[in-house]
Amino acid sequence: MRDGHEYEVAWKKPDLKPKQMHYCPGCGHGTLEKIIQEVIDEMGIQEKTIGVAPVGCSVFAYDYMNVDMQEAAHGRACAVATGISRVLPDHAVFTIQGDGDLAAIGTAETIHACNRGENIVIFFYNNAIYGMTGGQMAPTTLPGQITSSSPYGRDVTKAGAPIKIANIVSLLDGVCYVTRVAPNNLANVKKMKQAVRKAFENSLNKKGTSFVEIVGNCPSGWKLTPVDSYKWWEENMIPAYPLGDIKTEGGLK
Ligand SMILES: Cc1ncc(C[n+]2csc(CCOP(=O)(O)OP(=O)(O)O)c2C)c(N)n1
Ligand code: SF4
Repeated sequence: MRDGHEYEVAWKKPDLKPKQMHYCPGCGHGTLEKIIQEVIDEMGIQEKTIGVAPVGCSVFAYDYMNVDMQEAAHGRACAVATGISRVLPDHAVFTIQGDGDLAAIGTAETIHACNRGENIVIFFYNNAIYGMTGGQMAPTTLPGQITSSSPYGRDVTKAGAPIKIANIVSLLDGVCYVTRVAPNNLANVKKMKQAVRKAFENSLNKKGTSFVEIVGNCPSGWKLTPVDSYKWWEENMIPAYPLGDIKTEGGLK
């Protein structure tokens, strides 16, 4: 019972690189990457999968995931994924992006890639905050939520209401699949895994853009312990961003 080796008897670990992850204790980013890698392993698509890492806490995804990866400038992951997917159309191309990356500086790239129906998978980690840079307000920050740049709470009369980007992209014809998942408990991690698999299957079947929103947490940016962050996640984040499928059929014909 040392070093986690006991788990290998019952459960084959995903083929992540042998590196210690930098994510803060309790953060859902690591769970997401483990699950993506598990699905890639199970589908046997390691050689035909290419990821695009963003600017944000998942910037080092290429250090953990055992697939080819390309780094993109802040907000440009969908544009970079577009180029890769068009040059290598038989590959499954995915991005991992936080809300600051995808729904602030990268909004235009995201909307237009989805509208063009690029054959890519977008994993959108929404923790309602800029995690990496110290917990500033993001477009997805909840009304009244205190952040390092909104110390009195988000005032929607000045900052607008949270942008529900998954609902917006679901209206675009090029998008074939939009769903919200959360790795906050075992049952939901299983649902997240099903969504990750469906998104990769869509990509291999050239159905268009799949958009998987991961309603996540950020214990450090929220200034909560990992345990308290789970409570806040369940009581505030998930009601604001309800889990489940938003669109299951679509794509340009
Ligand atoms: C053009 C540009 N502007 C700003 C930054 C600084 N920056 C790096 S990460 C980040 C926020 C990332 O937040 P998010 O995308 O929500 O990801 P998280 O860290 O929460 O996963 C910012 C503003 C940058 N690297 N490049
Ligand atoms: S800062 Fe937040 S999002 Fe980034 S690794 Fe830490 S807990 Fe996760």
